[in-house]
Amino acid sequence: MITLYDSAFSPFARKVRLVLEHKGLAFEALDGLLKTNHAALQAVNGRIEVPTLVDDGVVVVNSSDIVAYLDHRYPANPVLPASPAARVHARAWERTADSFIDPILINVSYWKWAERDDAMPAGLQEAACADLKPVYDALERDLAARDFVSGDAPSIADFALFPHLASARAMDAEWSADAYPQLSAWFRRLRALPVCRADLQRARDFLATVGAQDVERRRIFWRGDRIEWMLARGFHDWFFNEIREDRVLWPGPSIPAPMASTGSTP
Ligand SMILES: N[C@@H](CCC(=O)N[C@@H](CS)C(=O)NCC(=O)O)C(=O)O
Repeated sequence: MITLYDSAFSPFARKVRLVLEHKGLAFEALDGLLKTNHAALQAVNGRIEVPTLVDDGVVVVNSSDIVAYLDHRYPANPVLPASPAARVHARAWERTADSFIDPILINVSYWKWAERDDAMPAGLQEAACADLKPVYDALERDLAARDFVSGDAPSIADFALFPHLASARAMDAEWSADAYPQLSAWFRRLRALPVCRADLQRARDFLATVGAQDVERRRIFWRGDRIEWMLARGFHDWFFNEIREDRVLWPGPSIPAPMASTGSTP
């Protein structure tokens, strides 16, 4: 049995769930970011981060490791392309989604859903839009050549990018349909896939009720790439003040689980 510690709000968890559903795998999902589920999540992932996947005793943390595990363990409907060049390209886009697009869009999202009484620091929104432009340019370039980002079928590149780009409009950082026709057509193509439609519906349902959910909204969980982007764009004073004001949650220690005795044969 596969258990996914999930959150309809986390782009990383959404990526993994898209892959599970694309592969047609049965799984149970548990919202790991509900405060009532923190202890269960912590027992399998000391960082207390979603996504975390447990498959017949095998614990896998970190979304790109989970995706690689799933493609190896359940090879039907692969998301990592077979051709070496396409696989490198897809993994590169997954990394860009995880480590560059995520920090930009998540860092501007705090003024939309978190409990805050300050205004967004001056210049943050402009920095976000400026940094997304080369991303949109590169996607427009790649999508001029093919229907999906790294080939003729959806791959991990598409599933990693989709949850982020689906939130760009709500973050006032969307691409213009006139300037980016290929990107817009790709987005429509993805949005038409049943797995992506279901993902959007879950995200919408969650956001509609976020105020009533048992999730932390005052203290913000900060880690590597999101801090890097904030500091690199000059918002260190704002960030250090967040630490001083005790509005920061840090990840817990990241120690691997013992090797499972099950799950050794595919
Ligand atoms: N590198 C990790 C990042 C996962 C991550 O940042 N998860 C966030 C949600 S998007 C989280 O679990 N935060 C804990 C919290 O908000 O309490 C991955 O790829 O899985």
